[in-house]
Amino acid sequence: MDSAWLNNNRIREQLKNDVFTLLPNRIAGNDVVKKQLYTEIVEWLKLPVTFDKENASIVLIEENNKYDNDESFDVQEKNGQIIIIGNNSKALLYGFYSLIRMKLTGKLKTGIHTPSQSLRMINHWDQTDGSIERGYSGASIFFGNFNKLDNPDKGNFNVKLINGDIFRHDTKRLVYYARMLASVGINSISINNVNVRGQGIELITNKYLNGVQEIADIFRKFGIKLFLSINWAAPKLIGGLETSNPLDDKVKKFWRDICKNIYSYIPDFGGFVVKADSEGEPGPYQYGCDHAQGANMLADAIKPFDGLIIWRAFVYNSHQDWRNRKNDRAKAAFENFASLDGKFSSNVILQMKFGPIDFQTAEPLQPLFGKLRNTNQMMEFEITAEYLGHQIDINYVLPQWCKMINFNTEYEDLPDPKAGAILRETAVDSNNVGIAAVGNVGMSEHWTGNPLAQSNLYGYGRLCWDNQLSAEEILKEWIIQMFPSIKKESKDKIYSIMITSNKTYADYCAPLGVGFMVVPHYHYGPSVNGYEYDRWGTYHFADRNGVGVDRTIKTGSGFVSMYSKKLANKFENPDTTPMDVMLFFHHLNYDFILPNNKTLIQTIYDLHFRGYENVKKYVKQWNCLKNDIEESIYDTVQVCLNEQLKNALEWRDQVNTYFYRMSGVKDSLGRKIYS
Ligand code: GCW
Repeated sequence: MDSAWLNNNRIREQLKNDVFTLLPNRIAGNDVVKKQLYTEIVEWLKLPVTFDKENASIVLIEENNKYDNDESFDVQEKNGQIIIIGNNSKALLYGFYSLIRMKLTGKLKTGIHTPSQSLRMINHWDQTDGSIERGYSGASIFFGNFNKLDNPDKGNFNVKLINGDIFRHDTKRLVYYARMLASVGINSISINNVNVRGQGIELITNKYLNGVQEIADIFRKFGIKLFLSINWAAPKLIGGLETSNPLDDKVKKFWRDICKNIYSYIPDFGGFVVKADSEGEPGPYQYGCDHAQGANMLADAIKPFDGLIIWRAFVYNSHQDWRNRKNDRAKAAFENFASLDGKFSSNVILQMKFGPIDFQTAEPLQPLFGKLRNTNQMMEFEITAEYLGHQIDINYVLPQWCKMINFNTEYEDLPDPKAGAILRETAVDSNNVGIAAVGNVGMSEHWTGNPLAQSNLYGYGRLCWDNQLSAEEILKEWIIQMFPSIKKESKDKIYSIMITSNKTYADYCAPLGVGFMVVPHYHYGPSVNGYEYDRWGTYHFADRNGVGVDRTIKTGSGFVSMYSKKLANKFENPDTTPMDVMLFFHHLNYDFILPNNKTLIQTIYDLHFRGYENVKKYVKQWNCLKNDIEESIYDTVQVCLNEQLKNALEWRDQVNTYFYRMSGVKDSLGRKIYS
């Protein structure tokens, strides 16, 4: 076990001739980040530090207030020395890890490096019994103090915690993890699931704050702030109150007291993440209050301590009626939040999933981005791959995320109408915006179920820091750092598998952005009609003539009208709708000619045959790497790939057969479709 792409032996080998110096030399008493920076050099990398600047090859200089952004670092090369300057030790820590990356990739990028987004966050959906909601990489690294024989890391949670202690206390692993996160610029984490139940509700109380503090103390050293998810009904559930009404004075006092107490343990506590009125969770609607009233009450309680309220916009009616086609889940966030623009306190952030529904393989951008003009916002991704292959199937997701961050909202009055820039442009306080994602690590041997899924964590951090990076660049960086000593052909093979993997996965899943068609609740593998008559608003409406969700203004749910005029015009018409979200916006007949000049039905068949063929190629390519890659990584990926092949086959055949039976149209290339 090490810090994944940051293997200290590999790095030491690269930097073995380097000597560091840190200026000024002294460490102010409470500067734990600077202490950690020393530790990283001297203990982790075992490299020399000198007090004599002339003898150093790498000079890290703290110069307070030199740069506008406290996290920026400036890389210069002078007389054979590399000099990194930043306002404080956190900036230097970022500079230090970047230098490692630059050394390993052989590309020194001089100049000032400034993050594109202020908040770069991981949300853990870890639970106090040690399990992880939508976790595919073993048990939680934070929670679950188990007997060694119980082996919850393999998914058995029917075990008793030792002495009722909910914390795992695996400090070594947490240090490894914090290092990985800091190395790609992550500066915030929330450690518990947004569905806050059982003991999770009490994490904010004396009962568990010592344990939370222990974790916060580790992450602080790496410049990472800790947040907790809370249960909106905590005043009732654990506070002995009869209500959780945000307008009630006792409720307000409850939250003020809670905040005061948390800050006595964790003086730089980040704040709360809140899922309210969503999928059965309690919220302010119960009391006739809107979400601004709810969020602002918490914001007032935490304001004296400079804390934040991260309020999720994933609010929808999860009791929908499939009979009513006007009732469109995609419209939910907009309907709940568009009218609240300008009403949230400056320390509230609205966290919105990148798309209007739910982390599907292809979705358009959530239309609130660009519509809101006076609200702090964060965009949310899901690294854990709930709908993207459960870390079994290879799925390097960066192409999708880059697309979302660069999604052009086509608002003509915005200086830069791309989603990533909008976060900054439309904020009330531009320090309080950014990107969050559901994390993907656990106790499994390689941190993630499929070792290649580490690339998504790495890439997520890199993209949050620099929104202009491409998925291709990021992947190349990751491969060099993960597999520095393998042959060039092997690196190229891994690259060619991974860079196409996101598209391949989308090819064999639900077609052209229609979404779902997954095994209900579990969300791996196909079940074409699994969610068709369910209550979750997840329908494809296939019949003998066609398939897709009509979200147009003219004949559909009207969701399209929620975008800027220009974008709405584009999505209103199938001829100008991008192929990957075609069936997200339109219900089309099987003989409809798509922009690729093929019929819809033929396109569905082609995509599914292609998806499976690609996975077959991946299996072959991976086999060639046998003697070049560390055995346990090679073997784990191979096991995953065999599973993926079965999965892709099942998707291919179920989807193709379903549409063949519906339409009666044969494949024009005569390939086998089961009847
Ligand atoms: O996609 C859904 C997941 C839930 C999750 C929810 C959310 C934590 O299936 O498991 O709950 O999203 O984002 O809140």
